[in-house]
Amino acid sequence: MRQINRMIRMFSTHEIRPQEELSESLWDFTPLEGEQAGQTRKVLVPGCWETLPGLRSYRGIGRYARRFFGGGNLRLEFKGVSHTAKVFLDGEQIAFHYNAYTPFSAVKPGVKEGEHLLEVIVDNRFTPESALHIPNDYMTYGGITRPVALERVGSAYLEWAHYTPFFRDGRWHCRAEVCVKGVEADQPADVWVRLRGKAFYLGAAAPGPKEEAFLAAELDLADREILPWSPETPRLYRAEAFLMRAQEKVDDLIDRIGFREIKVQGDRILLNGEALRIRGVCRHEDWEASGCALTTAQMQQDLNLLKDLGGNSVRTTHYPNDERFLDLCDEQGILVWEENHARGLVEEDMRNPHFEEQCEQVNREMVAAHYNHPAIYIWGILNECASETEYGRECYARQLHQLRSLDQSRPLTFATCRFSHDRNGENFVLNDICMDLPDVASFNMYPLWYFDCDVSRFLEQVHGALSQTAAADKPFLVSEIGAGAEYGYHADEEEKWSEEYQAAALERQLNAVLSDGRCTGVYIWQFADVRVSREWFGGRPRSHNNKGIVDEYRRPKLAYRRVREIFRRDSL
Ligand code: ADA
Repeated sequence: MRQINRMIRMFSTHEIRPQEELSESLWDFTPLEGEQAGQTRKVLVPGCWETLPGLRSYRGIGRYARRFFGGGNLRLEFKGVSHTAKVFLDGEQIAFHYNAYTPFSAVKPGVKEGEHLLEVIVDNRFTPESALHIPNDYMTYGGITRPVALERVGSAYLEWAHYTPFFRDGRWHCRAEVCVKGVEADQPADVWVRLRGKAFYLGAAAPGPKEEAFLAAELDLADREILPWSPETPRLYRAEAFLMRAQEKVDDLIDRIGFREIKVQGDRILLNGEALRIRGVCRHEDWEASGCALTTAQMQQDLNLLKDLGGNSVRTTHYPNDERFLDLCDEQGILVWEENHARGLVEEDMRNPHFEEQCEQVNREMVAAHYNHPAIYIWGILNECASETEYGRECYARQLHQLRSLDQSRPLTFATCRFSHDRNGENFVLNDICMDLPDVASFNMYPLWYFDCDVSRFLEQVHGALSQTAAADKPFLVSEIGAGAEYGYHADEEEKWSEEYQAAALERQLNAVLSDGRCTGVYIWQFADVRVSREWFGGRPRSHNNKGIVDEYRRPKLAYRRVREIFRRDSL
């Protein structure tokens, strides 16, 4: 097995464990339904089948297959399959996974050396079993949409290693927690972590087959040279966990960490003691030419545009993102609000018998995979779901509790739109009954788009209502604000859908929000135009959500320039 993994992350995660990328290569793809059922062709993985001729609107099942050479205890890691995957090795099913936006793996011990057939049956249909992928204001694409890796592991391997830096007594410390997974019964393996040139022994682990062993330690780095991570100086350090047997390294897991602490103090979010000021965009993983399977070049192009705008943050609406994107954010000091996968679910949707278990899984997989990214400063859940109902409240409380138990180092939030008001924005009533639950109060609002109202007056009413709740003194974020425009449609500033109207609306919206002293910052809805699922709502022109400040090809609209002036001024 070759040691090639440069397309999976932005750095190598193993030097000891043999790893080979199975993506960035051609696979056989066969739609199993519709007009092209049974027709096999070569496709590049990762990719979305909607980009293939004749399949732009294919919602169904597809089979992906390729052969590879290898043997031993094989571990396959899929960074994302949209949205349901059944994985078969030489005809035997070895994994099932639901949800496009989190990674999963499968281990098959004792595979004989030689050529093997890997098949993935992918399903992107909206069925009753799918509580989170439903017809929506974004597209659920089909395919193996993120990288795939093949690894060879021993009798036990490192499943994850989490690092929590903290500042105490004038210097940086770090807590490490490691999960070792068993494959075959064996003698214990010694678990080590190396950081800043020092090796720390965490203990011995001997998990049985399919069992997990957890080891943790506070690492006394005794190191005053460490530079903290910040948006201005995004310094990353290599952290390496490894297993030893008979004085020999038998497995490793390499990651990068940043020394920074996030705390909520009064109505501010502090990064290493400094109050954050968010100038952000909400971004879907979506480009016209590639669907949700973005290349690193496309990811970086988006970040280049964000930096050009004077922005400093991305909200990963409405799901966990590709790890390469998070790596790029770590390296460039872009703050990330990462959220679990859910958008606009009403109580009935949340009562789907699969909802809780599917959310629980996304939360768990999201934190397990993304815990170490210093760029992620906050976790979000359940965008615009039923936080106005008692049942919804139970779900919010349960999920926030789950996230708190998985990660105590970041604040939590959710973006609400559960309020009502008159057409002119007056008589604002907050219907949300969950404001006591998050650490940060976040509001999605559309004055000057879905209704006409002075933005400052609207904010005043929001604050008035919030002051009556347990969130009165919490940090406040505008998690969405914006207006629609069709690229290239020019008209009077008064005319909705024109680039002129969008630019003028965003100018007024951003000026009002950024001059509101109570506000920690703003996320524009949205960065780029995106496809919406055809089954969702016919009221989106071109079947796209057109509130992007660039279009789906990244061509800037007039609003781009206006936002750039405002964000740049604000960043001075
Ligand atoms: C919501 C939602 C977004 C998008 C937006 C809009 O607030 O969170 O996903 O649908 O509205 O364009 O109306």
